[in-house]
Amino acid sequence: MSMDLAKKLYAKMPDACAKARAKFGRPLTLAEKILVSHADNFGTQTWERGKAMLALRPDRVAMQDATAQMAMLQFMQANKKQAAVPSTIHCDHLIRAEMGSEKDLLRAMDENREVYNFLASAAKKYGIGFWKPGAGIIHQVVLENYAFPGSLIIGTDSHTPNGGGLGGLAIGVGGADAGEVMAGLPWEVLHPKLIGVRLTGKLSGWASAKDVILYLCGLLTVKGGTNKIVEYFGSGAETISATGKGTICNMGAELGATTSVFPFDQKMVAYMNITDRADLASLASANKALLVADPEVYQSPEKYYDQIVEVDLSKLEPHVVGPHTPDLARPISKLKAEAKEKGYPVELKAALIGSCTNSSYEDISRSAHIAQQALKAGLKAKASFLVSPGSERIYHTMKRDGFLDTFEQLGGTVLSNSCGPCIGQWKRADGVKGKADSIVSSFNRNFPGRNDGINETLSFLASPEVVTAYAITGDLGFDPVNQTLKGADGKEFKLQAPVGEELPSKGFATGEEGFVAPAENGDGLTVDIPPTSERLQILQPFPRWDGKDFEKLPLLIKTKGKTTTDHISPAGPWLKFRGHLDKISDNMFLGANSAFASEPGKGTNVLTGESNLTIAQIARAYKAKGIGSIVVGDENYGEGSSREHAAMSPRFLNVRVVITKSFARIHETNLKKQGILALTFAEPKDYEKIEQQDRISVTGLGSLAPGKSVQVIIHKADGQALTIQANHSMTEQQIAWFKAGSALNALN
Ligand code: MIC
Ligand code: SF4
Repeated sequence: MSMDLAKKLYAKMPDACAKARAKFGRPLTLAEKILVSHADNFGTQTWERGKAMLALRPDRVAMQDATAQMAMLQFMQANKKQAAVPSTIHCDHLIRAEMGSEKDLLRAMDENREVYNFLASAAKKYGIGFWKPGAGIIHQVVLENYAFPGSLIIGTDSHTPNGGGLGGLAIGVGGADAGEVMAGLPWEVLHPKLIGVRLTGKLSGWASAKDVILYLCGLLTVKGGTNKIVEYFGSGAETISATGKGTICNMGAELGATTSVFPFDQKMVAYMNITDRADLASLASANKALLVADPEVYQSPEKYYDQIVEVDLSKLEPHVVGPHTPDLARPISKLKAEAKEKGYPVELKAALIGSCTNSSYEDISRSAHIAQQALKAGLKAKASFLVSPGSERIYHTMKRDGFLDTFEQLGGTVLSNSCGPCIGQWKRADGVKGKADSIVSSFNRNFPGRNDGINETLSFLASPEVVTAYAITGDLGFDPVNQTLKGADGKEFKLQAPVGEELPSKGFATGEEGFVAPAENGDGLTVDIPPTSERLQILQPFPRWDGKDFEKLPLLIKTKGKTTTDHISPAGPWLKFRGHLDKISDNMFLGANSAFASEPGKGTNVLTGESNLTIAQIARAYKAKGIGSIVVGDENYGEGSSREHAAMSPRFLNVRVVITKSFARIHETNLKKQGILALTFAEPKDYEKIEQQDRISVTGLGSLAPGKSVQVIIHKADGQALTIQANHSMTEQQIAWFKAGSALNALN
């Protein structure tokens, strides 16, 4: 498995790094070492941060069930016998959380049978490892089994960077990227710029690894990491457990970062040892110099990173972020006053811990320590308290070491090893639509409607130990660090700061592993897609570009403010249609705020004047008439996840152009892959010029060229026409995708 990959990689790294040092004329950062060692062809590529497109050869591909469906459907169109690189599928997103682990899992197996059968049969045929439902959440399973120092892993999920906790570059991509890499093509990415984060000091008291990233989200914002790799270093880095590093890298996705990475150290050795990879740990130790930056970089980091951030872990306070965005951060001690000032409801209805980002042994043991103190004082959780373990390993170890009992005694419910409430697969027993209430979780996303499908819910994020303290008091105004609470006997007491163990002293317990290996030879095997399926639909290629400019396209929607992929293609109940493009497209833009409608997801058919329609209804009406349309977006459009449905549905419903103030990385690539013209306003304020009744033309498409802007003509209702400029970031190859109708068409 990883051992062979690591051996090969470490054998070629010295030479690759030497060539790069010679070419760049300077020492290398860790991220650079990994990038150059995975170059498709180092010598012929341009290496310019923020400008050049790199062609890389990832070591492996990981896919989760919600995105794997499209990734596999697209891969199948390439007609290959086998995946060209080691790949795995993980069934974690489609399990609904409601009744607790066992029942939820049984129901999921039943409800999602078709999808699981499809994925399992495709995995078996094409040489891909299959992790059954209940085995764990993709990123946790990848960290436990596949990530290794120096590796380059791509995953069809934006939180793939979790693998940076073990010193590799693990990067979230759309399904088309995964499909292509599995088909044997190199993977392309914009050469990221580098943010160096120097960590000094040591975490203590209530502060945890989660607080490092919550603090950075506040500092750098959701756009701060776009097309950048965050590389951590410094004495403080060595004090953080490998899983804590995973948490930090995982949630670096909320900065929009391409990925995040930590240099190899003893914490990684300890983690690999306890997860049955002692051989890998010693191999990495023997190659340590390759798996950290060159010494000169650590001596004068400002010379080698594009930006430097300093964090003194000793001074870091626990943080809480939210509501509605992960970059609205403050130390917990400031939250009470802010809640009062802004009118956030302080009664907490639910507190949720776990998920792919925060269910390590360390997280769980520290949270259990808080729960035990409450139990000792005769208290139970006031808020509904839910626990999502990240994997079978974690679950069984929690059970063996009594943590499950502790949480259950507190009144908590342990859910299956899956995403559940983190992705809106959560049936809230108490949810009252239309009434704003507050919830808190240790997850990483908190966009409106994200967890419970209720847009009004105010969702806050904090470390699992802080969330457990909140579960006990049910009060967002409570500051566990500085305040006391009342025990059952009426006496005041203070929660002691959490104490836990980084790794289980007895080792990890194992459950049913849940892994199914592929067939040695899949030639005679078939892929299971029932022709009448409501869940799966074979993809039809999108039409090629007809060679003409886009003339007077109606405006489908102009989104206002934050437009995440959750706004464009909501998850929750829609997840079940991830394999059926036609059906899922009815959710298109349901969560998006339009500049011209008072209700999210609604708009006007500008051809008939009919209003209050869903955006999908409008697009379908235009499509039926053979008319394309245009979408206009605000800043960081497509922030958040890797889900390519946010690009495929618009493409399917005939959106030809998306023009925004700026894009999030994965989404911009997804749009290009699907053959949509992704443009940005040369003058961001031109966004203001677009009105509902405008018809918009994009001209000069025949001479599209890298770096050359295009002309956009806004035809006003009164007959006036305004000409503005828009930029694109397409390479020659990406222009070919546009012309072919999609990247996949260009392949065939
Ligand atoms: C998410 O956290 O938003 C998801 C659900 O894991 C997505 C992928 C998806 O939409 O399937 C992601 O982060 O990429
Ligand atoms: Fe699953 Fe949530 Fe992690 Fe995404 S962020 S992989 S939905 S647990």
